[in-house]
Amino acid sequence: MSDNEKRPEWAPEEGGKGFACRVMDGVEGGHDGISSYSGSGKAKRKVYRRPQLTADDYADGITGGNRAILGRAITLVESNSAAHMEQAQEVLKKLLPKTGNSIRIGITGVPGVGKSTFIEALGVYLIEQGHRVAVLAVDPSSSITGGSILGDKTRMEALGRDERCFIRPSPSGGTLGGVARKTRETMMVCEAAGFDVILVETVGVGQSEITVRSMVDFFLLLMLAGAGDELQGIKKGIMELADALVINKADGENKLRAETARNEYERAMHYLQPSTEGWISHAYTCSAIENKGIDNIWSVVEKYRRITKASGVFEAHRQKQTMQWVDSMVDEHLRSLFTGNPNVAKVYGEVEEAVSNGTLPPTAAVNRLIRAFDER
Ligand SMILES: Nc1nc2c(ncn2[C@@H]2O[C@H](COP(=O)(O)OP(=O)(O)O)[C@@H](O)[C@H]2O)c(=O)[nH]1
Ligand SMILES: [Mg+2]
Repeated sequence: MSDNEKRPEWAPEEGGKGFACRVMDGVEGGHDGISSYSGSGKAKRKVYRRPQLTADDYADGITGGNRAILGRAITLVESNSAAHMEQAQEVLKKLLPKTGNSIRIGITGVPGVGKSTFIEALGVYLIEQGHRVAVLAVDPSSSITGGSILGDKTRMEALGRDERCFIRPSPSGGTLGGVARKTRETMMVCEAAGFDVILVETVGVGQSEITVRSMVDFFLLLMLAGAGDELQGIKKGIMELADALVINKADGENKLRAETARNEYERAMHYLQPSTEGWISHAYTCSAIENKGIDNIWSVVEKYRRITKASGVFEAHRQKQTMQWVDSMVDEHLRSLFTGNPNVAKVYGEVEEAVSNGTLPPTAAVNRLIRAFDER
């Protein structure tokens, strides 16, 4: 398969290999504006190139409700090529005044707990209430197939076809930091396009919860009744991040157990640090598959928004998140300068050996590496 076949059709010849186009697999439903691109790489058809868009074209298209341009803008944001990153920043700068008018909700829980089903139920409910909903995912483990969010296509399909909804799978590959940056910027693009509820699904394993917590206003932890806490991989730390804890699958024979679990968690939560200042997190039950309790959970989110907006916590929280994001990008940038520095590379092996041998203390090792980094 040639590189060309893997590139978006609008990619310029000189664009290099940096295009994040592998994510397009599985989203050929036409809602992302790249409908003609199969992504399988098997087709030998001629690549049709769309005319390039200027930053103004992007900004106008997005705010004007053009879904094809919205999809292309997100592909631009997800690109790793320097030229595209630069244009993406130009577009985001233009969009900035139109961003932020949404409630951002993170949804986590172990695989199988029902995150996608819950998002679909909530998404449909919100659309019926007159909202416009964007569904995004953060899944750094997702590879060429495009991640977990569209794992069950038939279920998400109804939602994905609706004009009032926009679904985007996780940008694939790369570091969690890279995936998070792309998702945050995609969130901004979606807000500028008029989506007022952003739902972000996380895989519920590893560090991704903490990352998603740092980009949303409200964090919801889905759980199951009956499964032990260890089994669910839920640490106290994750419970402390949650603004609501929801026991899903409260249906059929499981209903009573779900209610018992809710009471237990409700008690346990008394001993936890509150996730958000001025808000006490509670436990709830729902059945995503039977659409039960979804409206109640939305009313909790609304109440949260009301209280935190009135107290100023909502805005303060966002500002803090944005500056933390800036700082973490600075950290990443400095780190890559460090690891890419040839003087550091020259001494790194030696230093590593000396540290493992126990002949060089760690602090002295750091000094040596930093000295090498500072050399001109
Ligand atoms: N009984 C029941 N099953 C559910 C419910 N929500 C999800 N499921 C099922 O649980 C499985 C995993 O759901 P999914 O949404 O893919 O979970 P995810 O991995 O957390 O995104 C699927 O077979 C769903 O049909 C629910 O409320 N009740
Ligand atoms: Mg899922």
